[in-house]
Amino acid sequence: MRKPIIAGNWKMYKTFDEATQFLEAVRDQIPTEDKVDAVICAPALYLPTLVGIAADFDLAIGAQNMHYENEGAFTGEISPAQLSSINVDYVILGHSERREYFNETDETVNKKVAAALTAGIVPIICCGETLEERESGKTEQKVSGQIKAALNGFTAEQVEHMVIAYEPIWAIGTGKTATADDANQVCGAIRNVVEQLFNKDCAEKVRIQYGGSVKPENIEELLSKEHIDGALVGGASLQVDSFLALVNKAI
Ligand code: G2H
Repeated sequence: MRKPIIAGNWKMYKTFDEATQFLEAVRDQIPTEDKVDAVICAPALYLPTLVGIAADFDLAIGAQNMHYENEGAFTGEISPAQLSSINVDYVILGHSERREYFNETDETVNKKVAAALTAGIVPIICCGETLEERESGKTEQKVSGQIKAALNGFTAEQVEHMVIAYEPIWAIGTGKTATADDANQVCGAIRNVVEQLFNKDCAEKVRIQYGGSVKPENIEELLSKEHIDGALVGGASLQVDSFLALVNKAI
């Protein structure tokens, strides 16, 4: 019932030429969006060009972060209104790297989710536990707290269109993937939180991705699980062949 969504998170990789060549290379091979939503979240300075290239095929373009104010004296920041003005479709919010290195908090994530909705941009809201939290049995407590904070103040009708990405921090870029069953269990717990906060219909509609060392070899098992509706993919989204394999295996 939920359409799969595969989002590449390019992080701080690729030159301008590499980025545009990637889009030209996938142009004729991306499946239509009635089967799967394919997204590339690129470095901000390439976004206008990539939105232009992707305008005539079914690849959506996303940002990796934004400020929550639409304008102001915030040197170096990019606003929701600015992203909206160049037709960016998605924005990753609260990625663990932003939380760890750039002081992103549950409070700023919540403000950014609100700003994304106002700007008409779909938020991909990230959550996940550290290895220490997992080993001390606090995974669901941590993730539930992050999701409750991020979704505070919204309606079921708003939340059902959002995307949530569960990314265990210990699995990011390490080659270690959570087992599909473990990932499904946490994604199911997130869906329960959404049901408690809003309602069953909303919980059944909201899409939950898994992220953390997803690659063509493990995506099918992950997506076969009840509560995993897609993937947020770093390393394996950087090569044309593996990104296309991920998108095609999601159908
Ligand atoms: C997690 C993920 C992308 P990778 O950060 O969001 O990266 O797939 O390289 O683990």
